[in-house]
Amino acid sequence: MEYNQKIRTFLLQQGASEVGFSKVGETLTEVLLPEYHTALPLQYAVSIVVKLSDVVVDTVTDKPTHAYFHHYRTVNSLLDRLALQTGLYMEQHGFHYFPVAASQSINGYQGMFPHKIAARLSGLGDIGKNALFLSKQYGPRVRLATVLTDMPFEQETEPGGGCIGCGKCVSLCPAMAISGRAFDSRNPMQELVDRPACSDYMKRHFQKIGRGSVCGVCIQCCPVGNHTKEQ
Ligand code: B12
Repeated sequence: MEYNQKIRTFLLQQGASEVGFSKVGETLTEVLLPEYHTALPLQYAVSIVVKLSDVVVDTVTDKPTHAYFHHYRTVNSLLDRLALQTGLYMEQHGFHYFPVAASQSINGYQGMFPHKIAARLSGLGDIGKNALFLSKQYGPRVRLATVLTDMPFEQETEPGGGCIGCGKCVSLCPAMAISGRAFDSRNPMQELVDRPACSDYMKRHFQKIGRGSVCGVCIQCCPVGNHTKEQ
């Protein structure tokens, strides 16, 4: 618990909204792209969550906005900095770390390691029909980073929270890429979201807004964690 508390306090002070810890195990670190697989068993993960601005997210309608694209990039750079600072702290204490980039596609539709897996295992939330991680507190209105490490952490809570099954993401996705199936960690995520359809649509329609790499409709329309609607 000692390390959980130290890392959480540090990250919350530096601007993280939520921090989660999980024992991902060696099996899961194999999800890391092989060329990045280190010889070290990095069995633990720190999930760093930064909440998006509700005002900015709500500028998204059936398409993204320049404000959302800029916010996306700013939050990514904060996440990358927090992951690096966390890792440097780990090294100072004799441990190893691997910071997973907030947003970097390497093999087409794949990053080095999927943040959503570690965030879900940490108990901070679950994966919705929109294939996004839904934080118990903020729903999908968050971005994520992960630090894989051999610094030992204790798992704090079981997965929980999640999708209410309203189907808004299914009907409003402009790319019609969301199938409406519920998440099951035994099945490929491709069953939930058609990645090429989502990516191609963004590239074709939103080139001038977010260089074809953002959309945000499935975040904006999700009622989970949308506290602006409650007021
Ligand atoms: C490539 C990528 C894309 C691709 C593919 C999307 C996808 N669903 O994978 C495209 C371009 C289509 C895309 C679109 C979007 N993306 Co994107 N994207 C990524 C990126 C860089 C890599 C994702 C990846 O590696 N996928 C590959 C597969 C293998 O991973 P996976 O989907 O998690 O599926 C595996 C797990 O579910 C696993 N699994 C689950 N549980 C368990 C348990 C065990 C034990 C094991 C072994 C495995 C396992 O099984 C699956 C198969 O291996 C991540 C950042 C990151 N590194 O995570 C951001 C990320 C997923 N994207 C994000 C966002 C917000 C978006 C968009 C909304 C665009 C935007 N920013 O406006 C859309 C949403 C599309 C959607 N509804 O899913 C956020 C999601 C935040 C959240 N709240 O969940 C992320 C996490 C970036 C971030 N730093 O926050 N994205």
